[in-house]
Amino acid sequence: QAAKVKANFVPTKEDYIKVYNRIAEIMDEAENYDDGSYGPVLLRLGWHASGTYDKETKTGGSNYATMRFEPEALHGANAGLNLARNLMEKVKTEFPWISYGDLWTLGGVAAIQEMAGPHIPWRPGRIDGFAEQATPDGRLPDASQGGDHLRNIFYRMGFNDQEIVALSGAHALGRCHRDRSGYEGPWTFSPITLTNDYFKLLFSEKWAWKRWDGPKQLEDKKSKSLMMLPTDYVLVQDKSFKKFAKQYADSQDVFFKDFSGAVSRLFELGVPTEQFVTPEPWIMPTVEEQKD
Ligand code: CCH
Repeated sequence: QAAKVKANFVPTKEDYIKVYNRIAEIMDEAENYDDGSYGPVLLRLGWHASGTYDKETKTGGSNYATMRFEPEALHGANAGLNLARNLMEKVKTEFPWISYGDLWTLGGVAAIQEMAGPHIPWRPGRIDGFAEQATPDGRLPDASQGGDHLRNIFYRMGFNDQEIVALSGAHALGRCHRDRSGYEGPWTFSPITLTNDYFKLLFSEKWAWKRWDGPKQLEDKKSKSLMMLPTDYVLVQDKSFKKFAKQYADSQDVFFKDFSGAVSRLFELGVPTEQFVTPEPWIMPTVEEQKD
């Protein structure tokens, strides 16, 4: 009910916590979907909205939420994210004062935190932009490629090798869908709980190319129920990446700390500092923490 938004309404942290809680509720209304949570696909929306950033031209990123517009909405990398955008649309009608960029990144924060991950420092300030600000296709990583490609894509956003590996740990969550990316299956046995199992499994399991008519992906030889993308497997092939992957396999605390920092930065890509309503990001309490 847009008419109810007062022109001078200035939302407080409490207002954003209400949005967070509503997202957490909707995430759970997924009895018949995948593994029982919309959390993973919501995190993917926050990431794809942010990962288009180019530090040279200062274009892309989460600021303008340009994935609302075609052709960006139809880019191959964004296949299936219409589901996540539609879920967030419900929240937007209930809290019309929030910008799409803030909503989608807060969705990513809620997904990580409510799926047992670390706190992700976050603050509002993104503004809704226009179709002209949408980014060209090809800015998000292509799973069929190798280490050079990963570096090109993530260095362009301003990340280093350690952050590339930490961010990739998000693949502990969710799964690939044949009808979205062409790939199939989950990376871990607990796809709606964030752990460092993605890294542990990369080292502990024997991985072999899956024999099928789909795109090249790996499967674990033991259970044949888990998968790795070529870009995931690079993290234990490339020497520099492997060092960090090993650290994260050995310690979930170290992974959580670095993941939190990297995701917080990811979600702020492309947002001019002066747009943020607070100089220091907030820690949004989980639904559970709010009960204490
Ligand atoms: Fe990812 N990701 N991702 N990813 N991703 C896919 C699914 C998820 C790549 C490719 C794919 C990150 C990095 C990469 C998630 C979060 C992150 C899929 C399957 C592909 C393909 C899509 C489908 O079929 O539904 C590649 C390549 C990279 C390179 O680094 C980063 C970074 C993040 C977040 C920080 C999540 C979560 C999913 C699961 C989505 C779901 O619907 O379950």
